[in-house]
Amino acid sequence: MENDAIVALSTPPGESGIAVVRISGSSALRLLDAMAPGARLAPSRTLSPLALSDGSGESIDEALVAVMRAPGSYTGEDMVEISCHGSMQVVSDLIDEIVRLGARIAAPGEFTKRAFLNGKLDLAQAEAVVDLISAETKLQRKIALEQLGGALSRKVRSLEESLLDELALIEAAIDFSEEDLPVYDPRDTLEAARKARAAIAALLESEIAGERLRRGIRVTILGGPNVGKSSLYNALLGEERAIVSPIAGTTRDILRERIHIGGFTCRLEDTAGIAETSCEVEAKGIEIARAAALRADLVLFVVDGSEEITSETSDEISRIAPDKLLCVLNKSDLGLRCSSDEARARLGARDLIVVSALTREGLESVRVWIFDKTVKRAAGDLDRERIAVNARQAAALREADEALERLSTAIETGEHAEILSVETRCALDALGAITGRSMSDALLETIFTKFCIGK
Ligand SMILES: Nc1nc2c(ncn2[C@@H]2O[C@H](COP(=O)(O)OP(=O)(O)O)[C@@H](O)[C@H]2O)c(=O)[nH]1
Ligand SMILES: [Mg+2]
Repeated sequence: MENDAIVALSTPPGESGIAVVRISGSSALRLLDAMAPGARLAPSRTLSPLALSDGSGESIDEALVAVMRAPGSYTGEDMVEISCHGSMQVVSDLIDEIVRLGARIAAPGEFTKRAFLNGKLDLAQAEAVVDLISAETKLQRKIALEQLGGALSRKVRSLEESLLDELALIEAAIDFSEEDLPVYDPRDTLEAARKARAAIAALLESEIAGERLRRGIRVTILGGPNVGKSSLYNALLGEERAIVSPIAGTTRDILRERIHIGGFTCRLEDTAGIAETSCEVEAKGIEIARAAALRADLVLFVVDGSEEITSETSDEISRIAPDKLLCVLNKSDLGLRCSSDEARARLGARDLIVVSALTREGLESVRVWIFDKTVKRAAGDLDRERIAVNARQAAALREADEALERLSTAIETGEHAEILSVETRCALDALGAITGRSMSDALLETIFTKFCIGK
């Protein structure tokens, strides 16, 4: 039964001032009534202070309860939002009682899924809800909010409308092919397809920016032992996260933390120092470090600038793709053994920045390098377009584009209107998957399992 009542804690579990428990479904108000028999509820969307009790009459909590009646609620169904005291015991007693009365625990994203199924928002907007909840920076918040407001959906719908107009003309041409009415000129469809493809190309441009915005940039710090990798990591984080010590082999596992650069999330990784070793644990750490560098978007290779540069160091550097590599010549405060130009030549590095993790000299240049290298363009695109399609939406756009390409070829080679109709429908179906106009259960599953419970 799709309309059964679901319940979930919508605030994070743990101790807090207030916790919010939500119920949605046609029996939501009946469930509330059973916990507060005879209580008078304030009108929809206002708060009522209610004493809630369980079936035996024992009090659970004094709570503030908001009732939102269908269809004017988030899910489009009757909803009850209980702001109770934020203790895990209150919350679990409350949820237990609501379940005992007939509700079930909501699946991840089920409230939003119901909102979608009830036409309160489309799929692109539902995906923006996930983005908004996970937003860590202002830029992520801004773009998610824009898409929640329907910025992408509106563009997709206008594309759909123009293709639907063409489809109507094509179908009329099929139906009335024996008569001389109406006159259909496939060149108009060709022009519409060209325009649609240009609009799709513009949307697809935002895919890389969008992925970077959601997924973040992975930056691995690599280098020999004791060169100051952990010190650089801490300095970039602005906190003493990794243990720094003069003892080689201090860092063994990978440490991961997030920093924000220009509104993007940057996943910083500190690794074990690369060296010849007979220690099994250290060797494992080095293997993990090299693998991390392979996967990374960028590698900061740290070299101790106060020491002689060895051939082992330049050999190690040569294993890294040059376009994602920055050599960080550290410990400048101790005085450099050779000039940065010499170091660059010896290390075979295109980009090199002199820093001191100790005095923080040069750190800002490292941040700027990371930004320029990865997200500068993306940040510019996002600022202009305010739309960032995700991988799923991009795949649908590509599918639509391929159908439009086939449509164009079919028109140019004088194919029958039936073929034009098939390809136009193909393009429309692909576009429909973005907003959820055309969709499958599998598609819904993949989207809504990304949600947290309670949303
Ligand atoms: N003078 C100076 N010492 C540093 C600097 N960066 C790191 N160190 C020292 O070098 C040693 C090794 O540092 P650590 O960050 O643990 O190196 P890792 O093994 O590469 O992670 C420690 O004693 C640090 O205090 C720096 O910029 N200047
Ligand atoms: Mg270390």
